[in-house]
Amino acid sequence: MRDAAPGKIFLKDYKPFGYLVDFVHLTFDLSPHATRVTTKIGFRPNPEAEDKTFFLHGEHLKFISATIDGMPVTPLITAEGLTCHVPPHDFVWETVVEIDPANNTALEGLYMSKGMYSTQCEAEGFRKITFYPDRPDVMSVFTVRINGDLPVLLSNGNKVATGPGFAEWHDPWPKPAYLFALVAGELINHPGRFTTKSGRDVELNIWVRPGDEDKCAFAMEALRKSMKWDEDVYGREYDLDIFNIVAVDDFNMGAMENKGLNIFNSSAVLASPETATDLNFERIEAIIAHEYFHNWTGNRITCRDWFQLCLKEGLTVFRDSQFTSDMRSAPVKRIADVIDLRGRQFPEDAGPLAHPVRPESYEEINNFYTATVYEKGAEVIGMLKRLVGDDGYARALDLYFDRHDGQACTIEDWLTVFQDATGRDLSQFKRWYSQAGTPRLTVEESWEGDRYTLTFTQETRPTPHSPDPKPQVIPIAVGLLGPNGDEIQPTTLLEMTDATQSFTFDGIPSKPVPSILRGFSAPVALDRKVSREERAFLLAHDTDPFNRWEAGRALAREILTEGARTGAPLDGDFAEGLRNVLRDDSLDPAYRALMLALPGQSEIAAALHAAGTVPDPMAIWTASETLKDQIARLAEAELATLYEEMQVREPYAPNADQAGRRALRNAALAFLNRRDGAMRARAQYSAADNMTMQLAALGCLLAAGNGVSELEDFYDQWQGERLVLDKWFAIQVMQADPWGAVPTTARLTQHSDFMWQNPNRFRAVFGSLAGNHAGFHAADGAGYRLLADWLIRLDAVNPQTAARMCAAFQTWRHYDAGRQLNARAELERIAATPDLSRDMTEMVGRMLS
Ligand code: B3K
Ligand code: ZN
Repeated sequence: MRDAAPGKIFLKDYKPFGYLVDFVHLTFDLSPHATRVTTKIGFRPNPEAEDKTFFLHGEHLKFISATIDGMPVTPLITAEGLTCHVPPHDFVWETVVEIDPANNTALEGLYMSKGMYSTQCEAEGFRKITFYPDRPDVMSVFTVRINGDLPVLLSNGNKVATGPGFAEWHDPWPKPAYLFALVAGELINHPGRFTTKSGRDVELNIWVRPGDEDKCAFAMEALRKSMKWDEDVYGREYDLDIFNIVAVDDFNMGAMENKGLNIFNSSAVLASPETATDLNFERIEAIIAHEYFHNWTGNRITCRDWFQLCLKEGLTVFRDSQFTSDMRSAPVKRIADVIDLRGRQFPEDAGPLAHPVRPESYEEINNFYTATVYEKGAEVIGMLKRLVGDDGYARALDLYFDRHDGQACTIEDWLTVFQDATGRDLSQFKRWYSQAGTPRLTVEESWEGDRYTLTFTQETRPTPHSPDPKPQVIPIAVGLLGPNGDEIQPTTLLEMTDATQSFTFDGIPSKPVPSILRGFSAPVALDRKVSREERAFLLAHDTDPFNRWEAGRALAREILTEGARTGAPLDGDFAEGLRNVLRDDSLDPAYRALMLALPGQSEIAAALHAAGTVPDPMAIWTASETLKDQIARLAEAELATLYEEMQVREPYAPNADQAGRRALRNAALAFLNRRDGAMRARAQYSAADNMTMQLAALGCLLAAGNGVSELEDFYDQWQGERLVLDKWFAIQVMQADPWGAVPTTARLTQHSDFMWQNPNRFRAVFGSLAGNHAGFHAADGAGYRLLADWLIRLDAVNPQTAARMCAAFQTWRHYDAGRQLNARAELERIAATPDLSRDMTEMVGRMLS
């Protein structure tokens, strides 16, 4: 199945649709290969629209019939949709089409997964279900009747009728088609309830396949917490009598916020202590919250067009980060978010896939569900909140919900609300939405008399999207420390607006040590020459938890880049600083675990590239191994003590406190494993009664080249649990050394459990290969070749997931000529594949351009 190709779409070309939709009635007669969809739509000319062309999107639909006010009509049908002559007044349009859910492997539209029907319509999947103006600014009230021989038949809104072989649903809230959902199957529900603050009693259900019902309790609790949090913090209440969540095994992403019927990748719902790690639990809590929060930021207020995607995604990511910070540890969440931003978004901004938070053109919108739109989009909102203050933010959000409820909005609407609520001019701030690239911030300092001055310069690399970037508004949180480590200037927010700008602090008696960009107050790359001593000083004394961590991180990054560049032996500064942190029991274990996490090899490669050096993946790997050995040696005593102290003796609970202790214990284990002949890892593996400890021990064993029998044992124990089997696949590739990564991946693709059409399984294997830096970037190109082989294969059945994984190539130009040649050859081979999808064509084209 290939997609229709309308070419490039531009933000500037936006025009409202010529018709308003008063109602939509859908009837589904379910059948795996021939589901009949009867659609009845009330159209009315849109007085706001000049262009009255009647065009309905529709792809891969078997047309059966169409009528207007009951009279048969013959529309003109193309691969993209249909046009038809229609009356100049309101009319009722009816069509009948047939679709083939069982053969829908792209997992977009209505598809079957293991005997169950499920939908995914965002962004443009509804047009694969029926002919419709499939654009987010067309909102309507939907009534859905499902006829089918399955026990559970679900759609959006409230259930209005049901009987043998049918169910009828009505959603009173007008919505765009991308929020439509239908599920049908043999499902079991895990029920719950929630009473909203105004007293609405809401029925909650998590629907899963039989056998999974014991893995829903955590997600249900997360849902109830999210509902309460949104009432308490944003004053947002749920607005239907029922809220359904369904877990699906074959799903292209994490989850989808369909109105009243969220559909989840089963990996984002199902969890038990034995089968899920602490990180899985935390991710589930965050995704449940994210999708629930979309009910207001996304559903009640939606996007005018897909260029405005960050309006709902950036805001909802920001909201789910706030939620996690409140439920768990705020500094730990902040650090984790920044690690993620630097790991996924900075590379995007630094390479051929760079685009503004609000893109201005696209060929395939699914390619723009990116770290830039989501995570940088959330950072932009964080900056806005910092600039207008908590009260200003709260007033702006109240106004946003009041003014725009029920509308399809733009970034302009969003910023106007902030201007109106706070009186602040945001015209310069708006550049964060239109300019691509990560601003690089350099700093000069001077201290004379008792005046201390910081001078910042910002620079953003030109990209095709933003060839002439202008200065942006950068909120820089700064604190100053005195020579004995006391804070002499508490955190203050500097607002940088010029290309170069100075800020002075008076009454500073001695030369201070500045702590700059506290809390990571803006998504910029801070480029400041800092001595090792000063970093060590901040690592010991900074009162800002983010910057204290950052000092250690920067130190490790410098040591590793230096080691990779020169091959010289590493000095022990970092290990020394770490020992003090590890001994400091006043620090949260989760925080100390993050201190022990070294920058990843791709982060070092990016740092080298930014500094003008061509990264050598093998040298980076060697430096990283050397540093780990050194830490293990120099801090062995502290690590061994922590390993004992952090043992959790209470029954397993996936809360932040226990998870933090386990994280620190496992971080210590990874180092100790280099010294104790895998003695502890082996013991931990056999004693483990939860997946967090079992998997960490297995990882250590594999990293040390041991663990053959444990790997077999793990498979035997978990072969019936598909989500655990994903871990079994992933960990082998992740823990392989640079020589083993490609052969291991190749061997695993031959395994009888390698169900490559399942996105989770494909990602487990190839996402891990892409993440094994030295393995993927093997000098002979074997990593590139293997990934390209499989992307070509996957693209023919599931373009969305293939295109997403293809971003693994985005840094290809950073490497040496030999690697570039190999990578280019693979990208060109993909590009030359007959019938390549629109998704892949666009991605590969951008990477080659
Ligand atoms: N809105 C969906 C993502 C849809 C992706 C379409 N390719 C999930 C989310 O962000 O909550
Ligand atoms: Zn979202």
